[in-house]
Amino acid sequence: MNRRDFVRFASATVIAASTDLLHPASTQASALPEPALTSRPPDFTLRIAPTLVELAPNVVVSTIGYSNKVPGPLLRMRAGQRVAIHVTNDTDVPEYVHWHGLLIPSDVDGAAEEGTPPVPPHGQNRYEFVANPAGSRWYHSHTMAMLDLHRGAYTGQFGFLMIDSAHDPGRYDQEVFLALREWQPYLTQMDPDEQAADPQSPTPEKPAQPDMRPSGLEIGAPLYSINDKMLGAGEPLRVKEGQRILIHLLNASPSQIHRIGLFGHHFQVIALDGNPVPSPQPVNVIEIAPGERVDAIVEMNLPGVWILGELRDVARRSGMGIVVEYANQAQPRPQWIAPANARWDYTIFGKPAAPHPAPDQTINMVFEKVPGGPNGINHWLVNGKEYPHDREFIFRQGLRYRLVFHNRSDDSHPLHMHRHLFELVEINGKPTAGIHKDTVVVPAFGRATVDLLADQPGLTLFHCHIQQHMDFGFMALFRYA
Ligand SMILES: [Cu+2]
Repeated sequence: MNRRDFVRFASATVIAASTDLLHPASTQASALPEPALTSRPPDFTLRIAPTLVELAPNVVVSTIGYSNKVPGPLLRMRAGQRVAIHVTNDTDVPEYVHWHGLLIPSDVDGAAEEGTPPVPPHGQNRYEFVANPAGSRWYHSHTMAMLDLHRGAYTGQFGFLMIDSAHDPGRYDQEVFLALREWQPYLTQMDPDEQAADPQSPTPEKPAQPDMRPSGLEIGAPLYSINDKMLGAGEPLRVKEGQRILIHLLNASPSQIHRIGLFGHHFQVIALDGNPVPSPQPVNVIEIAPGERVDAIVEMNLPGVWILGELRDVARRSGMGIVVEYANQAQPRPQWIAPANARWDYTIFGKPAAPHPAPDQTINMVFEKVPGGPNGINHWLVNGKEYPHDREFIFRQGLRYRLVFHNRSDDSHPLHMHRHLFELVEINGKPTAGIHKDTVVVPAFGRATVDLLADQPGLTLFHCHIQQHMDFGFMALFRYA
């Protein structure tokens, strides 16, 4: 089966034959003056504009999307390819498109804090960069939302960006793209993301005196989907016994960590955040936080009609799932049977405890919650301060840094570093090596240590990938000396 064939299996809104994606310059709105940056025609165009998403029959939400698709069009390119992406903004607010997981300069990375120019309201911008590294990347809005739950990551502005390399990820028969999302966010004190704390989990950063102040409002949502469809509303994922399915899983949620399972099947995890792992392993359940990607191969060896879905009943029943249908199955109702759950542990995919070269410098970062501030919203401190930090975090080009993340709060946080990859050193004291990521979850009251080579001069944003946390202080800017 060739690529054009297997992409048909995924949701039509995510996957388009590559000819759909490559809009020649002649198809662009001719009324718009070409920006002066370069005269080369763009490889891709995106139009930011209001759009409707039919999650299910009679459940249509209004949001802002890219080119009338949610997720936006699949942008597929070769490693090392110079690409130009022309973005028009048909909304009333400035926008930024962030190319998540790419090693590109600050002025095109898509973050105001790094100095990237905006895509102005009713204007346009052109992002041009060399696509690296190979793997599953993505793109999304990087505006602040603050109290406006119709901006930034709360909108439909997200899409898959694949950078292909010459290295084959292994034999597979179908490739599918699955983005996890919630819709119609609201503020609540009932944290819907709460997973039962694992009593076995170490909490090295737990304060001796617990903070008894009541926590503030977090983000809840009544509707869930995979790509643009609620469970049962879209086309099933049609498979045949014996096939190997390559799943590119993305958590495009503004707020929630998700766990996904498919009864009787294993996910052979081959890459985290798009980067191949040293020790691919089969797992029953994938846990994935906002901003993260997991690539996994599933062998289809249990004929039936199944639900691939969120483990939490409330999320799955509210839409987060997709039907997996084997060929020639008479059984009408898809089955959900909860897979045996095991704690998600990045370190099983690494090299066991290979020694890391000593860093040139260690930077400690302590994260704390200020519960229930103005409007009942939690605020977040990095080393005792909300963003911004005046020249506190400095990289020198060519040096190796060890970042130690101390999470002194009762939430897990997916921490994202722009424009760099880091290597996991340890999670809650468990050592590992060879796992390269751009986003790492630091468990509640936990600690994570990563190593990073400062080889990408320019302003570099670091933040929690939960939009509300980022907006209310959980952000820091690294500068090169
Ligand atoms: Cu956070």
